[in-house]
Amino acid sequence: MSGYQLYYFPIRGRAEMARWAFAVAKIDFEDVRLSGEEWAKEKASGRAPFGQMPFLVTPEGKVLAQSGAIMKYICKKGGMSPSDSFDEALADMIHDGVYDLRNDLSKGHHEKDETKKVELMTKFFLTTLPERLGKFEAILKSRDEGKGFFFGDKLYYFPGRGRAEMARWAFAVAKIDFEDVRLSVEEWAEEKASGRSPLGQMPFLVTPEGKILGQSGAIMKYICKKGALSPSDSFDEALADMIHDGVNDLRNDLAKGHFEKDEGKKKELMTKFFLTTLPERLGKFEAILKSREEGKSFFFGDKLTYADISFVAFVNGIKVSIDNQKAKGNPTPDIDELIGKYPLLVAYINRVLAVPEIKTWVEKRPDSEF
Ligand SMILES: N[C@@H](CCC(=O)N[C@@H](CS)C(=O)NCC(=O)O)C(=O)O
Repeated sequence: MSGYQLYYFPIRGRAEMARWAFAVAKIDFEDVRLSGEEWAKEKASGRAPFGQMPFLVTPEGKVLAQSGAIMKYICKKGGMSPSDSFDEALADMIHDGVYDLRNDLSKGHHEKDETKKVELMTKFFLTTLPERLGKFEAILKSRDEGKGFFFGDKLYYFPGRGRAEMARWAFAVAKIDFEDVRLSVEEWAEEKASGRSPLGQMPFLVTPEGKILGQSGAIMKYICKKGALSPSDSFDEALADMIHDGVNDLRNDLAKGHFEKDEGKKKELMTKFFLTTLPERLGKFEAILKSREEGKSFFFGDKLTYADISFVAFVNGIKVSIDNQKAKGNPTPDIDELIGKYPLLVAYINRVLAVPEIKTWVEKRPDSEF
């Protein structure tokens, strides 16, 4: 028992959305349902801030009223609030729109004069509600064609490209809206402590249904499957995995150098990576590409797959990081010269970067160090 107590009458009414939020957030709560007499006593105690229900008592004894404020508070705890400030306002707009409808309905519901009640209810059900449902449908349609919820998947990572970038490319190509949540080191420490990330790492994905997925490759492949960006033949799928895992080995080698604290060792690791490991491996990737229709298209013919997204997002990421270092006047390897030795790869990388959705994403994505 978490110690939350939600007070309301023994009905759904204005408390139901808070109960749904507790359920989705998987937070235990006591669903206190007061009779009219019990409420009269409770109200007289002065505990409810506006003398109304619902009200919430937190485990620390703090008291909160207003059904919307209570629901949003629980949703924030459960990671069910948009993090972008415009999206948050848009979610408020939808909630407030519902609130208007609820008030209209309750006006009719509480009307004592029977003739007036029929008039109000008729107006609500035959005019106000159908009109407003049309508006809600139009808003939903404007959000990813109404295929999901009002807000889509949330991808959590640091404010950089790193291991999350391939998932962002996958979302772009699959034309799936997503929220690109970028946490500072301090925000991540708090998030990590919450235990929500399955392996205590980023990136992690929260789906609109509240399901959570870790591991950058698993996330990217999940999105690619939704967007028909996975090979359908089982050998080809294993081959795409081979390419992606090969890229991951390179990424891990680079990260080893990147995170090395000892400057001498760091230099040694980075030199080995850029002068030996990367060129050797690029040659291998070029040979694989050449074996696939002479490297004239993507790894799997005309079909762009996660093998292409994984490889090109990584190479592009190194290039941008090196360009950033160069702009600061730091000594850097010449990545163009390095990749330039593999003309088939150069043409292929440019082909992938020219895919309209990838081009648009790369142009509009936030600048970042890594
Ligand atoms: N194999 C994992 C590796 C994830 C990983 O190493 N994430 C790092 C950032 S790139 C992280 O979460 N570091 C912070 C931490 O572990 O607290 C993947 O590909 O997702």
